[in-house]
Amino acid sequence: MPKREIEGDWVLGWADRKRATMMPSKDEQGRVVYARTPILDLEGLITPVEASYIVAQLAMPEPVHPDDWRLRLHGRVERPLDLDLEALRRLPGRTVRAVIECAGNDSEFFEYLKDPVGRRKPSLRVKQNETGSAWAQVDKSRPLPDMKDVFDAIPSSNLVSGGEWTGVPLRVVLERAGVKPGVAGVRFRGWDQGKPDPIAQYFSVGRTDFAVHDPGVIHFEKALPIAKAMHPDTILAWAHNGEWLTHVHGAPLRLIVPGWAGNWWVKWIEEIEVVDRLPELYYQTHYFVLGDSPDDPDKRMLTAMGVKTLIVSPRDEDSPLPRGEHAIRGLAWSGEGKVVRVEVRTDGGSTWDDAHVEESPDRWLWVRWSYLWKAERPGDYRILARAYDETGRMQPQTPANFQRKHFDGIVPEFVRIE
Ligand SMILES: Nc1nc2c(c(=O)[nH]1)N[C@H]1C(S)=C(S)[C@@H](COP(=O)(O)O)O[C@H]1N2
Ligand SMILES: [Mo]
Repeated sequence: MPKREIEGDWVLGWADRKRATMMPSKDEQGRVVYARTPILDLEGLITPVEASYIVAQLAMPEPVHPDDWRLRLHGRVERPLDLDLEALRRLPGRTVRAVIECAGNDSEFFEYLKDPVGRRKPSLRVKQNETGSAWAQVDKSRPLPDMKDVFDAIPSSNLVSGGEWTGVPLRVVLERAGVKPGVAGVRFRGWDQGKPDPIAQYFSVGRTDFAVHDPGVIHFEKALPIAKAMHPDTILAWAHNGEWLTHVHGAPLRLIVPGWAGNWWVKWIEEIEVVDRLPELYYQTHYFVLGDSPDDPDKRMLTAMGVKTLIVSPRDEDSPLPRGEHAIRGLAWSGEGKVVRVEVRTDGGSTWDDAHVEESPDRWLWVRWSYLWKAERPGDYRILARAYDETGRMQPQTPANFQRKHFDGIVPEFVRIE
């Protein structure tokens, strides 16, 4: 493997390695609205807060001081609640380590896999001078920017991070309120507001020749089905990686929905309502849906993620490599629990070998895996990896879908051995 540079500050007398940093995109007011995790520069399982990806669908809201914040819980409950952060922190808590992945992460790879040899591969290398990487930066005063610029400008990879989230199970709070029988779910409202940008839909679908539903100015809202809401690992979190949650990630309180895509993890929560039936919500009924086309009358909400692995090393751009032993390394995760097995194929034939999967107590976090590859003969190799989860699901699980969500395909790495 190529030697990574050692540079930067001297820490305790030792040359510190390069820190993993992001180049966040900002809106006209200078607020950070988008950032991608430098996944190839990280070791271990927990992504530092400063390197955790950021997505805001509507306008980035003003921060609210925790002292000025309250949570209102109402709807189909015996006792509506009005809680401050201290009241939440007095309840029996829970810490969950979990991967958060944007539903649109790696969407361009759907097209790439149709012709991996002929097409340009989307890169997972986050560049230091990355600009223009979000539609938030596109001039909104124009009715519709040149979509070619948009399609070219927005990489949708690297929208995945691993984190440790501390809070209280949603279930504990719901039980205090006393949920009435027969409810369908729980609606969450963030205090961020705005008009959903149709460009997000156009970009997701990859074309502009269809009508996008216009709900007007709305809050970011989701309605979580009751079974997932009652899962003990679904928590209301105020801390991230051992520190208070930061504003861009939803402070003072956000929802953690392990296994389900990022859009379920509602940030900046101000209101929770227990509902009899799941309401029509833009980000549940019109966007983040599964279907064949924009006109599919049968669009369904997307829930658990598939099963996925990422080869972090070697990547295409590491070629050529010398003959000899190389560790093929990667990360694997699943929306339905623990990854129990990863297989690697290097021979171009049909043999899949077991990789070493690191033991982990955390079923919702990704696992590290590695495979010792004895590359004795010069030539061009195609390296594949696939994962299995504890429910027996094998990668890939998610078929091509018109909004290009939940990509979990097997992406080959092409490596030349000299
Ligand atoms: N209130 C609110 N919550 C939100 C969003 C939002 O725009 N508003 N974006 C969602 C989406 S699409 C994703 S992928 C995650 C991103 O969380 P992060 O910015 O902490 O990585 O937050 C989700 N929660
Ligand atoms: Mo997302």
